[in-house]
Amino acid sequence: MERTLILVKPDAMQRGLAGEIIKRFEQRGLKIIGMKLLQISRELAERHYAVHRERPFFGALVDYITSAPVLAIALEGSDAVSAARMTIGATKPAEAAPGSIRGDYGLEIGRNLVHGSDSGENGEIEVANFFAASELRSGWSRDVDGWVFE
Ligand code: D4T
Repeated sequence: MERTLILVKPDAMQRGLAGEIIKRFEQRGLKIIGMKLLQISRELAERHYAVHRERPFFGALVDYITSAPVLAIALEGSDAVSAARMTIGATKPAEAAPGSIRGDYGLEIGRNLVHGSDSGENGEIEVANFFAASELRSGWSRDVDGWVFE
């Protein structure tokens, strides 16, 4: 079982795509264990994107992700990280496969609609950066009919 942090970024929120994006993850079988609307502080944005601190696009990336409210979603499921990244599509929307979120709705890398964690380890870290334990529900288990909340 893995966790992944999804951010519905400002461009997707402004375009009214939150429902469409949530629907795709739910249909995939990933379970929402936490969700909230928030405006990301510069401190949280710089921590979230720390790996890119030395990159030339870092300032623009932080400006963008802090510019307007985002929807943070914690998802749980088996292989949640890779399943979510396939549903999101390649980082460059112009190269993202049709059928993926970025492939269906995006064109520019600086406005690529959605974030998804890139490893199980980072999924745990990023979910903890955005959610207190008390804001998460867990306890999903699998049976013959699918995922059942205990
Ligand atoms: P995120 O982290 O936002 O889900 O995107 P990815 O995981 O798909 O891609 P990433 O970490 O490599 O990049 C983070 C973020 O930076 C923007 N970006 C990236 C950019 O504006 N210019 C660039 O050249 C790159 C590589 C887009 C996503």
